[in-house]
Amino acid sequence: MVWYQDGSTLRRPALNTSVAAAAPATAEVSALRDLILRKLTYTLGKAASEARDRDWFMATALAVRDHVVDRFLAQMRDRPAASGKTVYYLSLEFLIGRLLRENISNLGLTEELRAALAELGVTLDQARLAEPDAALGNGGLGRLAACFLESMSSLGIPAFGYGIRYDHGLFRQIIREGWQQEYPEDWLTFGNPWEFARPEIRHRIGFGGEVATENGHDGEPRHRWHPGETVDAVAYDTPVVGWRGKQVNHLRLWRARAPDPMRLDAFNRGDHLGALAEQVRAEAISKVLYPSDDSPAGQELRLRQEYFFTSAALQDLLRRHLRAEPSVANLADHVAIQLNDTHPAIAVAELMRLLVDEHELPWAEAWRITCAALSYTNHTLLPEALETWPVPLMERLLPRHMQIIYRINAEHLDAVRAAHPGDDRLLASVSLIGEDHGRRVRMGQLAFVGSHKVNGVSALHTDLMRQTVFHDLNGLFPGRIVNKTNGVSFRRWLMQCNPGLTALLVDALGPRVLDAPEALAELRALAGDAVFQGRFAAVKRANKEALALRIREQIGVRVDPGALFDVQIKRIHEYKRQLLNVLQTVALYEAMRAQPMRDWTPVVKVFSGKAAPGYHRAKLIIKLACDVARVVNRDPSVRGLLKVAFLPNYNVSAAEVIVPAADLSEQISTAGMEASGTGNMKLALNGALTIGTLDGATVEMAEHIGCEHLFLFGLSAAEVAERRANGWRGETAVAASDCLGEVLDAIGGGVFSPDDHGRYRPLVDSLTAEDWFMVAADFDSYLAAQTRAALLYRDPQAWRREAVLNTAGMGWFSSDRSIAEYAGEIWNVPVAP
Ligand code: 26V
Repeated sequence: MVWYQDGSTLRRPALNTSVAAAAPATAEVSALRDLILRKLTYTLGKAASEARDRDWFMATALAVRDHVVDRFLAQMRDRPAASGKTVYYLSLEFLIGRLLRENISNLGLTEELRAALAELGVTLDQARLAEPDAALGNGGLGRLAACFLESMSSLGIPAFGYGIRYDHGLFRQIIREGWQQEYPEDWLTFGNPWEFARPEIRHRIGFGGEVATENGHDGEPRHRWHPGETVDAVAYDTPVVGWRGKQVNHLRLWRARAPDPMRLDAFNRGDHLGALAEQVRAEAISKVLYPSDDSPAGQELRLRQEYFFTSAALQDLLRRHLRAEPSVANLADHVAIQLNDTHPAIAVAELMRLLVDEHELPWAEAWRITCAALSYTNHTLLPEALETWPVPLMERLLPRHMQIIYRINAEHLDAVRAAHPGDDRLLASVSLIGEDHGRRVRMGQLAFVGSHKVNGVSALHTDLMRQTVFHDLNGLFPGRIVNKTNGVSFRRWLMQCNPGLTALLVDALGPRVLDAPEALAELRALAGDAVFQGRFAAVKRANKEALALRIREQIGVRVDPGALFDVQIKRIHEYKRQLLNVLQTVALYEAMRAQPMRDWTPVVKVFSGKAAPGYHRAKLIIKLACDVARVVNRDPSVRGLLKVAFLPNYNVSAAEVIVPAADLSEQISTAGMEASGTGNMKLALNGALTIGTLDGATVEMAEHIGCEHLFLFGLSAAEVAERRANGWRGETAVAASDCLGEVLDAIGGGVFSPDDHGRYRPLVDSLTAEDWFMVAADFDSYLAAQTRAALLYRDPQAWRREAVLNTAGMGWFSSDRSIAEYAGEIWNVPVAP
């Protein structure tokens, strides 16, 4: 065996390519084996004896891709049946992760492939783990888009996902001495075997320049945009395989290319860099995903990204429409365009431009089509996250769109004036142009008025949308706001990531459970059954052992798989309150140290998540978690009682290992601030108990599971709002608490940062002052909930019963249910029963 620097190995003699291998090979296994070998040899140009894991992955993926091509092409070729409607899901993010396991599982090829690879001397895991994790997204919003695409394929809904093919996805996180460092991510270095490059499918995208006005033949003025700069959007298509291979949809990602590869005259003059400048500027658009949970990202480039992929998507779908239909007049009968957040909200103006300027439709008809075709999903109410663009930037970059937005706004405000004369407050509130911080285009308002439906992502979030950010627009357009509670793909987040639990469920409930998640409810009858509980617990134990191994390999910390695995995995953000979890960890540590002989429940605290690179406070919270971990893990007085692990570089693949192994799921955001959450669903589905606030979709989880089966605590959204309005200060909570003061003194006084005593002062001070995120306010209540959890864990039967009941209550949270609701109430697309 030859070892390479990257840890992969070169296998020389272990090959067994003969058909007379140990296990009798079915025809399908042999065919797969031969196909993989052909791909390896003739596409990758590698001899089997030289192949590394990565080569086996590539060859396997290419072989699997062959299995879906026919259905993939059929989607392109054939008009959708029944309604004749196709869904277009526009999203700046698709957090797809690895695809091999998903594709073979959905095609029903897993065992055949395992056998085929075995005949080649390779394990499925070797090939699977060599696949890079495609991280073209930041977090929940991007992962939701990936689950939704898979569900649309699974439900047989013809759909395209449109986004950007970033050269570099979300940064790689390295933790150095507790501090997060960011490194570029490189998922494309060795090629992407799933995608088909389509150099012939390209659209021209304009920026800047001028707008000329001519008189049209009907006497109406006609506007023609002459961009000062153009960039080509080139298509790359990835097949999206549905469950049981039902439908194979397209994820079409756009790459930015300069129309001319370089300025040859400049190059020949010797100006080598100058010759390439335009190319670099154009291609920067698809270079890197913004870690956008951050403060306003690289403004202009971000706006260029948004317009680039939105325009490419709309041009593409119009072209497809016109291949089958005589005109654009019936566009809305054939397309439903979903805007994933405001990132593609410029679609409102771009579709109007295409219909009016390019296809010469009258304005009013174009507006009717635009509103009928578009719908918009809101994913956050945080004011700092609501997109607005400075008018001068828009005028410079997208002059024609700015004119169109002005006209939409003028007509919109005229209608408001007519209905509510003299109400200037209302006009200012619903205008598409905000005047608060200079004149800015409000993308949420634009998306709202240009859509026929606007949805929130959980019942609570949708209610808050109606009460706060979109209160006035909701009054003007009653019924436009609807709720579509998020869901997760049970294929990826149960069947693929937890084969042990899946096998148990099939055994207990029958194979029906694989297609009908509502069947999970039947588990309730088994929740008290000691034999079933034992099997459920054995699966969890095996998953915990796998996670324990990973923790040891990744950060060198040994943990006991018998301890309570208490897990918080998500982006690091103050509103998600990892800090609250760390404070409780310190409180527990102090208590254990004070009375080491008490009958403690052994706990392993697992944290994982990335902070936006410019979000200093979030990075400081990571540092604190790591500092606490260092002190706790070294302290012999809590050995066997408490361990803390911060696992670096959280991504989809990491989640697939952590989620099945969790006992306790931390969903502890400040009430009213987490729009939905989807990690909450993945963890509960896999039998973790939730400790959480009544926030986002956790509220609905409590309704479906039964609130007595979650550890709920803390202020409600209404109480948070009330405290903030009444000038709440955290010192009130400190004074009332038995231990919060001590915890804050320890952290603020440098117990965990002996090298820099003042490091955490700013964190602690914010908790005793305004305490915006209600960390101090909720601390005691959280501590009590943690104590309830720890006590319950000491009664294995009781805990297991609760765990089973949690899984049993989660059937409704399948993304198939979410998508069926979008199809019925927003897109008007039939779903096959
Ligand atoms: C963006 C920003 C940007 C500026 C700084 C603060 C900040 C905070 C949050 C965000 C996230 C915006 C959109 C988003 O990712 N929302 C997430 O969407 C998920 C899918 O619907 C949902 O489950 C999460 O609760 C929600 O945070």
